[in-house]
Amino acid sequence: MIRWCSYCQAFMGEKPPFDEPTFTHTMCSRCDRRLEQGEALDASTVPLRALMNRVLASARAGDETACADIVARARELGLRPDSVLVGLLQPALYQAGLDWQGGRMSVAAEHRLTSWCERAFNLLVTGSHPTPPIDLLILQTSGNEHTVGPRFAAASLASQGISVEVVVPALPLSEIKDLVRELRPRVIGFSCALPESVRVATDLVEQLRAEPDPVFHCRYLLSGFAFRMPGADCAAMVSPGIEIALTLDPGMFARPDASAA
Ligand code: B12
Ligand SMILES: [Zn+2]
Repeated sequence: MIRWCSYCQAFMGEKPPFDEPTFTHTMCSRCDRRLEQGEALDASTVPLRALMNRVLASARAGDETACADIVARARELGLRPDSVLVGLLQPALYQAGLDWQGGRMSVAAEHRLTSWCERAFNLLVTGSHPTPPIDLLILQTSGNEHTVGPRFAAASLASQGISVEVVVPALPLSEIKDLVRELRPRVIGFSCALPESVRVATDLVEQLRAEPDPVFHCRYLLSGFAFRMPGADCAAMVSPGIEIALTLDPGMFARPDASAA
């Protein structure tokens, strides 16, 4: 469930149930103060609501010609990339999953919507490669073709100051090892869209942790839709010492030296 401020329409993160593509409206502290001071806020919500509706309608129709204009409008309205990605595109994708599962959306229509979201993503986010050592390296597990989630996660965390590199699709183990030696991540995160991905990721972590080089003795974390699926209980498949992240909290990746400074 996605939390938006009902007044300024700022994206305020997610709350359980995480698999539901619904919106809940609350109030951010800034609007709370503005309201206490008697400011009329309703008018400020109109353009953002219109944009939200446009994103959902255009993505459903797969009208990629509208992407550039929509992204420009989001920038004009001061929306951060993570608000658009996690607050608008992610619920559209989750809804597509439910519609496909319920037989209300064809595979072709789902592909169109995904492609629309990828186009919007590429316009919204400029890929950057941080210098090592990095905070987080996000990797994909083999057998999992869901590349959008890890890319969204990386872009969202990067826009909140985390130095993150994402590599999709899956890499062979020897290349993962080379990449870890090169980037020296503090945390290695595997994106798991399907329950099977959790087993694959857990096996990979075991192999990486067994390496003698201290660069592999970092934190390991699993995340992705597999952990959000009702009833799948994927957390039970994870070995001790491997972390699980349900939401994109940048606090999880805060540098130990940052608080000391
Ligand atoms: C698009 C899509 C596809 C596309 C993927 C295209 C692509 N390039 O990514 C394609 C067509 C390939 C596909 C295939 C399949 N799919 Co699919 N797919 C989806 C769909 C509709 C959207 C996925 C998506 O992009 N979501 C939006 C992203 C942003 O959300 P997210 O992945 O959860 O990521 C967020 C967080 O989880 C987190 N996160 C993710 N990774 C990481 C990593 C780290 C380190 C961190 C910190 C955070 C993090 O941050 C992200 C941003 O908030 C989902 C529905 C859904 N609910 O997601 C189904 C869904 C995941 N697919 C499903 C299925 C069943 C399949 C297929 C098996 C279908 C089939 N029979 O062919 C195949 C499997 C292919 C494979 N081997 O992987 C099911 C899985 C259910 C299950 N029980 O396993 C879902 C849930 C649909 C449904 N409701 O049934 N799929
Ligand atoms: Zn607000």
